[in-house]
Amino acid sequence: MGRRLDLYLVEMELVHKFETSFGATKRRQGVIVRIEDDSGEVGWGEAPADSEPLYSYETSETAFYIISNFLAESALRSNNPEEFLDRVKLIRGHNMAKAGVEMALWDLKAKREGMPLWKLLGGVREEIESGVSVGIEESIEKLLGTISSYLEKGYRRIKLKIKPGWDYEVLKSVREEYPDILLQVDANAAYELNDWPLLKKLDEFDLLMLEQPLDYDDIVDHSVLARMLKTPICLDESIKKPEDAYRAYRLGSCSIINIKPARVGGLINTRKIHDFCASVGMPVWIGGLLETGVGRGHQVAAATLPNIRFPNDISASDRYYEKDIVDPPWSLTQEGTIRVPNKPGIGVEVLESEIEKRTLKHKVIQLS
Ligand code: OSB
Ligand code: MG
Repeated sequence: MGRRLDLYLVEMELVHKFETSFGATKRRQGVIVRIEDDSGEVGWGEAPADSEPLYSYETSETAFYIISNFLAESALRSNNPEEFLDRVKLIRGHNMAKAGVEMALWDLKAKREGMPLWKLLGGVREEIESGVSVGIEESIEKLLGTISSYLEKGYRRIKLKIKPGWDYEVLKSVREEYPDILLQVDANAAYELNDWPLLKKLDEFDLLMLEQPLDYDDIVDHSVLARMLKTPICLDESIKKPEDAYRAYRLGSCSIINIKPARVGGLINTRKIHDFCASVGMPVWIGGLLETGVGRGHQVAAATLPNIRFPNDISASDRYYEKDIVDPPWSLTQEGTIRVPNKPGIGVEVLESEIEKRTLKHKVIQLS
């Protein structure tokens, strides 16, 4: 049983501006969740909702509000993540808020049992493959420079953000320079089905996948598009819960899913979607939302599951932040992998003093 829940609304400065089809950010917000139990054991989670409702309707402020008012008490009354999820099952949506709390309970449970989180989840590998997500830049020349520096660091695949006007010509130049790299693209819902001739032309670039080309909750038009393209469609935004994965599979809307533990409400749902996809032969991988080292610990654990078949959007701490809030920071091996820690829980120490420096708002919740 929990004794105290702390919420920190933090703002972290990114090393580079990150631009997608829905806008550019240099500072990222999120909510860090700390849960302490009666014995003084502590678990950490993260709701990586940004300051504006652009990727999804959630924001750092809504996550803070929903956790404070509707989730914290249930968390403090729950002995494990499963019990928590059952207690809050009537609350609609707000998956990132739920995930932040659920993950803290997972970390706590793993620490109580003296187990690394990845083992508790049923992971099967001690090293995970890392790719890197590269934002839209001012020019193709700048983009080529950025790609080259990430490849030098060892990242195993490059994901490029695209939008109308930053697509075909950009990819043509990148493919000319790098004919053999693992390359994929992510449109963050920037196109319509009517744009299919342009999307069809991307088939010539031998892309690993095309991520979320159409509307953020669509699975119908994606099922039409998927039949027109050779490039596999991967869904991100459209898959918010296990039922969505089932529906997208039945409709043929995608052949790959990017599972973001935060987007689907935490690690229980991550595993459900993972297991369903494994049962129907659909590969998955773990995506991200520019998490701090805390959320990254949960992503790393999720990426050890058996049906993770592509490199993940789980990059080293220094790709995102000059100074991360965990020790050691997440780092890349020369082979472009991240070693999975074998300490209990997420396996890294959380630096409370670094969190405090970045905190805009702090709240403590205890049972009365
Ligand atoms: O669509 O995958 C996305 C970042 C913010 C919002 C949406 C997305 C992303 C990324 C970065 O692509 C993934 C990461 O490295 O965390
Ligand atoms: Mg995406």
